[in-house]
Amino acid sequence: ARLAVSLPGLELKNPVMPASGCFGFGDNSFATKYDLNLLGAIILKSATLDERIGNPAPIINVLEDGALNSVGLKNPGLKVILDEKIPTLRAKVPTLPLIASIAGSTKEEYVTVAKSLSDSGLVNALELNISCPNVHEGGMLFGTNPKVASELTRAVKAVTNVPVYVKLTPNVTDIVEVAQAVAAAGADGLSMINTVLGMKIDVKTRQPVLGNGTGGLSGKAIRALAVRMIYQVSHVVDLPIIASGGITTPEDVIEMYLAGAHCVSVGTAHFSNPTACLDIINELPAKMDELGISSLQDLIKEVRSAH
Ligand code: RRO
Repeated sequence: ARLAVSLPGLELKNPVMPASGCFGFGDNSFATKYDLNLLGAIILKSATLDERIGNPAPIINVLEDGALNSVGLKNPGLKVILDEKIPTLRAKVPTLPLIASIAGSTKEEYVTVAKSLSDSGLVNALELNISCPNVHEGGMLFGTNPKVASELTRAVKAVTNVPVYVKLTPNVTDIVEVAQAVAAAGADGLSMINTVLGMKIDVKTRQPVLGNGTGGLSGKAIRALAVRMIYQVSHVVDLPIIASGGITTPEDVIEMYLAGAHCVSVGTAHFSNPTACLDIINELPAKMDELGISSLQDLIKEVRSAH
């Protein structure tokens, strides 16, 4: 009970879930390593209306302190996701909260994908991804302009019956302004942060290491940025936050709670430890004891009321 937290649409037995993209639809090499039912929840790879083949290879480069990806929203498209991917996963995890991530290149595409996933009854919440840094149309362009972010959130909220968590991009000068705009448009929660637009160049070939040139920087390298943004947003926006950005240890989880988070998602840590989520879940109670924390739900209340 001490690890349990409750958020709109999500009753979590523990606060740790794989970040979007990281476990595919519960069917990739990270996901098949253990019993998914032990997780707090799963956030699925972002879905678009039509299949997308993604960006040219290579699409991943693992760094000393993080990773760069330019996956490019590769996914099999709404129909396959709704008819095959989610039902197959749902059969394996009958009671686990599932959060479907949605993306698109137009407002109409987002609305169509959001409505279908909400109507399916197969997922507990949506993550509205307005922060993919790796596509030329749409992606984080929806998340860098507060007015555009707000209109999209309002349109998606109008056609859905499950809570909507808006995934914010750190590639802005004022993330508080975007968070306030989507809160005013009816967002039920926030998910933050997506990856930071970055790049690596091989000094021998003199070429970028990723096929797309640029990519999204994730992992330990961006944790301090995530902590700062979550701290600033949680002080002025009264919405639950799914924290992400370099979380690797139980101590990192507690730090996110102290910044204002309600639960956490873990991505890049899986490259060095394929069972990262499970190890964090198993080790979290001892770290809580050490720090004198008896319940995460109480910690949320304490931190948020002090804000
Ligand atoms: O697929 C991707 O390239 C991708 C997405 Br949709 C995203 O939201 N964040 C990211 O780092 N990569």
